[in-house]
Amino acid sequence: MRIEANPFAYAFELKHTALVLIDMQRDFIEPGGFGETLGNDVSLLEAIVPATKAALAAWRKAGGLVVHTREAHKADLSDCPPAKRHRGNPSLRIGDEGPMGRILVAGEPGNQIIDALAPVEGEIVIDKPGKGMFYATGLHELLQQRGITHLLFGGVTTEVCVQTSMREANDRGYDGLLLEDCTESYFPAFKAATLDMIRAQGAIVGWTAPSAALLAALDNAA
Ligand code: C5J
Repeated sequence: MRIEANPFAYAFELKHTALVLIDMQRDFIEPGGFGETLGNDVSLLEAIVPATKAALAAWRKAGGLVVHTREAHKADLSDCPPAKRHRGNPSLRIGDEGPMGRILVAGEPGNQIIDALAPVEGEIVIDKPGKGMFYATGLHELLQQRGITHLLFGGVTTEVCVQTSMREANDRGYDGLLLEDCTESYFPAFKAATLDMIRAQGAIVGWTAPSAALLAALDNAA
């Protein structure tokens, strides 16, 4: 299969490719969650849900592997470095009681993936203590066992967990493509810069494409 992408076409085989949705969790996306307590306009992030839902539905219909991640720490915070918890001067820190339960703690209501994109049986769900999806998760081994060489990315936020995960993937030998309308940042300029950085210098980190290009590739193959 082939996606019309930037800076040039992206070729992949369905059986060797996974769709990865990064941190589409309630606390980052829903009004009244942690993201909003930090002063962010979460409506920017909510706006990508319809396109992401459509891409996920098409990918599931084609039979592709799906990976969901959550930025999540253990309840005892043993996997949260003090530097991460104490950085800055937020009104709420990781592990504190927030509007949707303890902030970035696994199992709490705010840590769940939003209903519109909820994982289904057979999909991989990774709780990651870092920004990148490979740090302390075992995901690389899981993907290798399944013969995955190509990764399609969506999720939030573009310049933090999505970009970190794509760069980690690039260093591990995966060909990655970011779905442009399935990712968002609280800072639109950061999203634009990230898309440019990824595809610069002949796809130095990977490719980008609108989700319509993925849907067209799947339609053509069907
Ligand atoms: C952040 C993320 N922004 N998922 N997390 O802290 O990008």
